[in-house]
Amino acid sequence: MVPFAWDDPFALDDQLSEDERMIRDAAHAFAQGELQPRVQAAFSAEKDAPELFPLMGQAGLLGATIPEEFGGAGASYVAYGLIAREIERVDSGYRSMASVQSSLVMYPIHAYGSDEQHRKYLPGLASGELIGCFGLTEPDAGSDPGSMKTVAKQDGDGYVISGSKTWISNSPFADVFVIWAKSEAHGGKIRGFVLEKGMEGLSAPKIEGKLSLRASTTGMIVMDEVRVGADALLPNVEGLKGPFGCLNRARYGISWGAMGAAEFCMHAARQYGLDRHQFDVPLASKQLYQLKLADMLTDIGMGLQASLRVGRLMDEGKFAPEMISIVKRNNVGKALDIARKARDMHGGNGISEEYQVIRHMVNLETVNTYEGTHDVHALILGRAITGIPAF
Ligand code: TGC
Ligand code: FAD
Repeated sequence: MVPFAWDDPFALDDQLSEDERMIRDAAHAFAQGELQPRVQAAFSAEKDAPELFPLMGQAGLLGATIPEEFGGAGASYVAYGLIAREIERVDSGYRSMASVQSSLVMYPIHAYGSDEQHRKYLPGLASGELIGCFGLTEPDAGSDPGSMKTVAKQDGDGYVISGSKTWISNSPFADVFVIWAKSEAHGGKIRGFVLEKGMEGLSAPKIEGKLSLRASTTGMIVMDEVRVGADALLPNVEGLKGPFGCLNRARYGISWGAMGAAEFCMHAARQYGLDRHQFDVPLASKQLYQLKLADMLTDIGMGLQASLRVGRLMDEGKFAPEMISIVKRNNVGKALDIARKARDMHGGNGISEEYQVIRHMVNLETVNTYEGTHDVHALILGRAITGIPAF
């Protein structure tokens, strides 16, 4: 028998390699040293923070799974998940900035791009000198991206792209835009294109007034006949499996990240219950309080174990997207429940920015919605269970 560790119930630490522990510790030090001191002011002011990308790049947190020859760390998917957990322990918005860059911009350029695109974009994205965004969602195509209206028309050797994307993380300050459009030259199939800031007809206005994920900048992408050369096309993928291949990676990272936010909330509620006295005793001495902590610990322990399993299978090339739907849906849903409970357990203080649990709570509302809503992932699983698509 071994002593039980309430903050690591299934000894996750023992299941990591030495390299993974080092990456986790570096991400933790960065998140606590650089991100935590900024987050309250940034969230409060809904402040753009492009300056964080080079800092994340220097800390080795961008493109962890991309090979070292392109500036990545050549690390495991488990290491990538551990980075997301440490960043989201501070704020889901900061994790969003990093996971878009790594999974939704660097991954498609690496997996679907030409040698020239690899050389042109990956090192700058890994160092954070370039900032990327991923345009799939449109005003009339959210859960159903197959109904997108953005179109690429043939123009000599190149293309003219028109359409608009909305709710796009990082877009207002992005240098590199990975865009998905129906290409007339490819029989109307969905193809990926890499656009660059400053192209004529391309703009990215900010969406102001979010009450969730305020430390992350979100915007639109408006494309009014943007002319690009043939070299803007991502040559090696066509159809929805292109964007979904990227989403598999990002959704998996989110499953770890949400557990980081949940751990923050649980640890805060535990400490608050030990410190705060009512009826002459600590709140933590009450059965109702302990029941909530026990439920939180159970959900976090099981969620992390499941993400670790999916990560190991990804590293072995043996995963199915439905596994990712299970952990994205479960872990984000549980994290949202945990954040709401932790908010309640802090009483009136729970609504104050100082205690931070309400910031995690409102952030997790976004995380529950993006990258496939909670219900869309239920339908993906329902289709796998019954064979009947119910979208
Ligand atoms: P469906 O018929 O199911 O599939 C079309 C084609 O795609 C393939 N495919 C996948 N390939 C790889 N991985 C997956 N997970 C895949 N899922 C599907 C499929 O095999 C097929 O290929 P082919 O070769 O036969 O053409 O497509 P559908 O139109 O019926 O889709 C249904 C549904 C609901 C599953 C899908 O549309 C969906 O997942 N909707 C949710 C949309 C979504 O997740 N959007 C995310 C936007 S990006 C974002 O939110 C970033 S936030 C980031 C941040 O800030 O952190
Ligand atoms: P809808 O699809 O209209 O869904 C509305 C409601 O209907 C949801 O509850 C949903 O579950 C439900 N619903 C939908 N279809 C069905 C169905 N068939 N059956 C039952 N219920 C259904 N997108 C990008 O491309 N890139 C980004 O970087 C990005 N970043 C984002 C950042 C933020 C802060 C936010 C909020 C969103 C971001 N998104 C991004 C968009 C995100 O992926 C979409 O919001 C999400 O996919 C849901 O689409 P929607 O908002 O159009 O909702």
